[in-house]
Amino acid sequence: MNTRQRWDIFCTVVDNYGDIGVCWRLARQLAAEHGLTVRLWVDDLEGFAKLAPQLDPQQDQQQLKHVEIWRWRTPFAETAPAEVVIEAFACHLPETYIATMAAQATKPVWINLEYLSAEDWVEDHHSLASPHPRLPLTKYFYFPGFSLKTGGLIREAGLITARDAFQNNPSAHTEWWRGLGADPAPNTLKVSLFAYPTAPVAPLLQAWSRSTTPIFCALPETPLSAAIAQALNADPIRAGTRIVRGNLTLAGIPFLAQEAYDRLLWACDLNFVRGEDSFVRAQWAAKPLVWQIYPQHDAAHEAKLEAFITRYTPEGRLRAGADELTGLWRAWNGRGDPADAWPAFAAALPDLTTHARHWAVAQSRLPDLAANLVKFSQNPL
Ligand code: TRH
Repeated sequence: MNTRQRWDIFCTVVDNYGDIGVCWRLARQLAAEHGLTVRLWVDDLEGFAKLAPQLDPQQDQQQLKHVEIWRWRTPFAETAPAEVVIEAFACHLPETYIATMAAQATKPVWINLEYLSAEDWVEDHHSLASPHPRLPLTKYFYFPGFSLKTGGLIREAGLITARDAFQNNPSAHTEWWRGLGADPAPNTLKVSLFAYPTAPVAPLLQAWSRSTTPIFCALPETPLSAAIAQALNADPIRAGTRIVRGNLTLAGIPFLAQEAYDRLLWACDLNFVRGEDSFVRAQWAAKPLVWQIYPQHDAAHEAKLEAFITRYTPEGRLRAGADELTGLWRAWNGRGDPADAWPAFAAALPDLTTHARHWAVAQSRLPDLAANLVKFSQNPL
């Protein structure tokens, strides 16, 4: 009998959407493309439902997109462990579950999925084993990344084809914007804006209002909306709100379901993204991006930011635009003034657009994270 291999993915929502954003994509892909039986254990279904509106946060257990979604309760109810167990972002598996793993005749493959970083040390630490101090179990540290020596990035099988079909179809664009209740005028620079509320929005918005090219900014509803309303001295911004300041039109749109958010990134000429998952999806959109990195207390994020800039703008491959990108990215992350950096960045957009496509093509030639994980789980040593 050919039984489907079982995988358990454990995820805590923390304070943002990135952890569940990554786990939800991975779970769907493992089930859809690798024929696995996937249980996704999540501690906060309300937060999860923002990205997946079909989810019913009241249910302790449900099936969505071929994934079994379970509420992760404390204390954790006893359950037979899966053959492969993903502990996402060191979220700490329940002790009782670990004990059951240790009691299995064939021990599950236990993988800690780490955060994404372009830093060089990641390649040396990727897939390292850590034996449990007391139990006959080994945990492996698995790093996503941008090179063959890492676990790669999440990339679904049909992603690039679907993106190209959308981006090459002007009427799909028009329809998409209409569906959102937005109608960017032709020849405007279409920008999506997703950032932490700490982002230096006021100077950027000023620069946009003075822009020679008209700018249409789509703003999904998040806590950033309040910071923007304050910076523009405007009423609260909601889906449907429209604000015009000089050459800037700002359109409030709803917080979108994850697949719809991908489309927003495909439809825009430039995407401001943050954290991990939107950052990767903006790369797959093959459009220029501005990244606000998730801030860490020990300022570890600064090295991470620089490491990605270095990897993304290698000398020789991005002849024009590297300095302009670096200037705005640093300013957007607290080192400099985005208003000063914007005009040069805007002028470099044609070069950055070409580069974004080259980057996406190069990355899409690497094996994807789900495929790498499946391969690794078959032979971790
Ligand atoms: O929400 P984030 O800031 O997540 C962060 C980071 O992942 C960080 O590394 C982690 O430590 C911290 O959470 C706890 O940003 P990120 O990673 O881009 O995740 C946002 C998710 O929300 C992503 O899956 C895209 C999704 N999204 C939508 O589905 N609809 C939307 O309208 C928007 C704006 C986002």
